[in-house]
Amino acid sequence: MVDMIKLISIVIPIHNESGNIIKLIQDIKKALHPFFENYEILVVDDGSNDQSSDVLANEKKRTPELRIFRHKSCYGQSSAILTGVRFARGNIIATLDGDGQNNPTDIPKMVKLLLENHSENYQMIVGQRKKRQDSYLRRVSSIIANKIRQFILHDHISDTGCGLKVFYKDAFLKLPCFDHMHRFLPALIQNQGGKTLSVQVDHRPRVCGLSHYGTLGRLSVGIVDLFGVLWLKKRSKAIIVEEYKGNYVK
Ligand SMILES: Nc1nc2c(ncn2[C@@H]2O[C@H](COP(=O)(O)OP(=O)(O)O)[C@@H](O)[C@H]2O)c(=O)[nH]1
Ligand SMILES: [Mg+2]
Repeated sequence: MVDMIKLISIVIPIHNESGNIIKLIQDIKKALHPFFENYEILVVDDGSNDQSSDVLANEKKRTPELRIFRHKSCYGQSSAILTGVRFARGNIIATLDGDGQNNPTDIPKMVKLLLENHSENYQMIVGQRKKRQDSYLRRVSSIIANKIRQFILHDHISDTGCGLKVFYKDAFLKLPCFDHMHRFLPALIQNQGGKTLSVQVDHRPRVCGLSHYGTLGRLSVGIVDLFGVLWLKKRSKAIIVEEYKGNYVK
């Protein structure tokens, strides 16, 4: 596996995660070191107003693999992921949440799965949180939202909200971009003809700070987006082109 990958890029969108991000970077280094010779960690600070910038600048001194990007203002989680993917130098990207809830030890097996299924046009491996370490209300609302989304979009993915995903950079950059698109990535990949695979992953409790999203806010934005993505699905065509290599008959 290691021979086939020149560089893997880890993309982490953060907003006010000064209490979590350093431990996560250390966890990533420990988890990736035995498997990948070359990796980079791109942290996109989306206009945080806590100490995130300072702790990251300090961390850079002992972690040369770290690349730090900062948005001038808070543009949202999807924009931060997009910035990270655009600046990534590797063609294989792994994203995870900056609060440490995703466990980076899941990344190597997801990369392996993506590569093994490359010839079948699998473009994204999606984490499915095995034992969610969130409140009861969050878990129940997430189950309902996932069921409604699957019913409408038929994306066959039971947990699109998991921040842990592994995919090809070029496949991601072909997707339509919009705020909150990160919750619909499997359906968007499928719209362009790519396949997605779900794999169970670990989930850990948030150690510092609080979730950025309220249940009602997430639901109301999600419903509007759901119909937007349905429209995109109806208007998308997976175009397969073959170049004719034989002789033209005159
Ligand atoms: N860049 C950016 N990241 C965000 C924003 N809101 C949340 N995040 C990050 O997205 C990840 C998931 O957010 P979190 O609040 O833990 O959501 P939850 O786990 O779904 O409750 C964390 O890394 C957050 O720092 C935002 O507005 N911008
Ligand atoms: Mg979280």
